[in-house]
Amino acid sequence: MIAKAAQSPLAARVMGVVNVTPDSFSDGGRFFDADAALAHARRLLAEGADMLDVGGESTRPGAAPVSVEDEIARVVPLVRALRAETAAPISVDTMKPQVARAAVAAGASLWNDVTALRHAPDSLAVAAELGCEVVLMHMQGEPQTMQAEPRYDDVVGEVTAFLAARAEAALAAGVARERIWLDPGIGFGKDMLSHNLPLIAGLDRIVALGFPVLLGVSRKRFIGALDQDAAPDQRLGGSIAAALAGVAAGAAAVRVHDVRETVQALRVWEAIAAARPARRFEPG
Ligand code: HH2
Repeated sequence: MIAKAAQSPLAARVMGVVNVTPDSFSDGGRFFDADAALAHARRLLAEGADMLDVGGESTRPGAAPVSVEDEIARVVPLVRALRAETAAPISVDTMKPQVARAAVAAGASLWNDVTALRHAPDSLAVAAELGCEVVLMHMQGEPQTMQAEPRYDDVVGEVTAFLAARAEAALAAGVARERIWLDPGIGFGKDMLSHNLPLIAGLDRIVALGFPVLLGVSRKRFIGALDQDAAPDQRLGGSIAAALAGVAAGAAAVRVHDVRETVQALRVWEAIAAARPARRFEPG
């Protein structure tokens, strides 16, 4: 009998996306219903997600704004239901401190904020008070308009400097160093190819800041731009290629819609890396 390879934990963690929204670019409306969202979250966990990211407001340009009350009504019951049945970390994808507070009270342990705690004047203080982990993501501009002519002189340098400054601001507000994650914000105020690709290729510069880095490339538009305008649900191959490139550059976690396929790709990629012979020393 051929022994089954041990399912060792992966070096990079996989965050599964659960959008409880009617209008997300990637899976718009499919899991808006509470039961469908819970079933989807369970499936992602069964497929090997290490953690889940629950979002109740789409960040795509043109998405309808959601009130605090509606966003809480979308995410909190799901967070509570998941907390009751899994030990996996649950993240809440929100820019609103009131929503983060309600989600943490319901069992979330990570606040994923695409504004890097800049949306509300009390965001930094609330993050420190909640004591949860935080993802500080780079975005140029506002979600509604961010894709109208984004500009950088040195995209990797500017995003790295921004993230370093936001990490400093979080530390100064009282967020513990070990609770801070950074994210370059692929697709958020970035030209599809001239900004997103150098950021993935140069991710090691952000990793060098010394915080774990989360990378979200799954189904994003730059993949369609490289492949005949492929629709979001036709971007799996590109999503996996970009996730592996990010992990190779040091990403600690990838935020993905297609968990099973990403876990499989990472498993194979890591197993091959582990089998690589150590390089021979060649005196120059
Ligand atoms: N991307 C999206 C949403 N949240 N958070 C982080 N930290 N990094 C990302 O790259 C990121 C994010 C966009 O993806 P999705 O949730 O599928 O779409 P929408 O915002 O339309 O719901």
